[in-house]
Amino acid sequence: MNKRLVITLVLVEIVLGVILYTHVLDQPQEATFPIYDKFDTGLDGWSYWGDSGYVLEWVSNTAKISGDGYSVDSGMQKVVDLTNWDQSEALLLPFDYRATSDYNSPSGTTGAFLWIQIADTSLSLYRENLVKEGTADTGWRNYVKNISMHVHTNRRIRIILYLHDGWGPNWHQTNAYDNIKLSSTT
Ligand SMILES: [Ca+2]
Ligand SMILES: [Ca+2]
Repeated sequence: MNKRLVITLVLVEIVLGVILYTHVLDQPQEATFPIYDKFDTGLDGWSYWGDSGYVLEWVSNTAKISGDGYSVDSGMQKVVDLTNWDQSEALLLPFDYRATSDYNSPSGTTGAFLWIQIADTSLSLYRENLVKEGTADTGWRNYVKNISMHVHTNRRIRIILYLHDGWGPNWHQTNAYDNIKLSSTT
């Protein structure tokens, strides 16, 4: 083989390697049941979900969503493989959450939502509005729910925690989450 051909082949291999590696990094990480995410060292495999305008950041050992948009749903997601879950037992989802904004509006400036989907199809299994009343800062609150009857026999679910920004102005809406557990015991 001549030298030029060898160099070309090596370069092609490097480019393909970089493309493949970047693609692998793009894949959302999948967690295995049970999970307990305390965000002590980072985002614990949670990734950004939803419309653009917001960012997901690791702040003060919590996961925080902040930014600005108009008519957007933005938050964070994690896919969990439930093969290890015994369906005769509970599927408990406890977590701590806090929502803030600059505008104390009863129509949901400060807000937070939970959404459970089938991971492969994004079909909805359960959705809940966690903050309904008008307040500028909910403070840290605790949530817990047994989602077993909503998940049924599905084996891969996506947990989404997000906010809705339906405002043209920037009211500095944020969500923060911590101590997210998916387990048969609290
Ligand atoms: Ca924490
Ligand atoms: Ca806005």
